[in-house]
Amino acid sequence: MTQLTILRYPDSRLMKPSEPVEVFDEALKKLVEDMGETMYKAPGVGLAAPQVNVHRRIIVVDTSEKKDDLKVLINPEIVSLSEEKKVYEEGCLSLPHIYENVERPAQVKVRAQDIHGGWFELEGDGLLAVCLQHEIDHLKGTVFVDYLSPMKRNRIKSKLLKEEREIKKAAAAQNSGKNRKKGRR
Ligand code: GNR
Ligand code: NI
Repeated sequence: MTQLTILRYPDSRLMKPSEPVEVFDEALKKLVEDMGETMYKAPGVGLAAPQVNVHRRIIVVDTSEKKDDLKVLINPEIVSLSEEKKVYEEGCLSLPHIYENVERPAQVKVRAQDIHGGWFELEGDGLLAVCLQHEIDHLKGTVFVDYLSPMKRNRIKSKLLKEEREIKKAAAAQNSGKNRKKGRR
């Protein structure tokens, strides 16, 4: 069991498209388990492999109330989208504390492979439909703020970059404190 590090927007690795999974082996199983653990711990209702710097078409989602229904989708493809649209306030583990309204098709049908390589179909509405589209977007290198106006997106980008500088500064200060205590300076 390993907690994976989630990349933060605007890291360019989030914008890189993912490649199909071709080998269904033990390493894939381990990665999917770690992704599930990372998603539940965050906590989030979905996670795409590129968010943990693995550029393969793999997503995990669990929109259940009890958090006991992990869905693993390998090489997912959208089969159909409804005409009907819905607005949902989206968030993303790669954009902490940012929430914005996004309009998407209300229902979605997806085709994907399971951990053994077998194909299945999944239909969803509500949060599941939002989540499936949001995760499949990550595989293309798209994040939900790409649907916002350039002005809104730039404001969000600046805010996250500023936060990141502060996180790094705090970490550096803590490290120098530790080093001082250990008499390493
Ligand atoms: O945890 C998440 N919540 C969420 C809420 C509304 C719309 C989409 C999402 S997905 C997000 C987890 C995440 O970033 N997945 O890529
Ligand atoms: Ni996301």
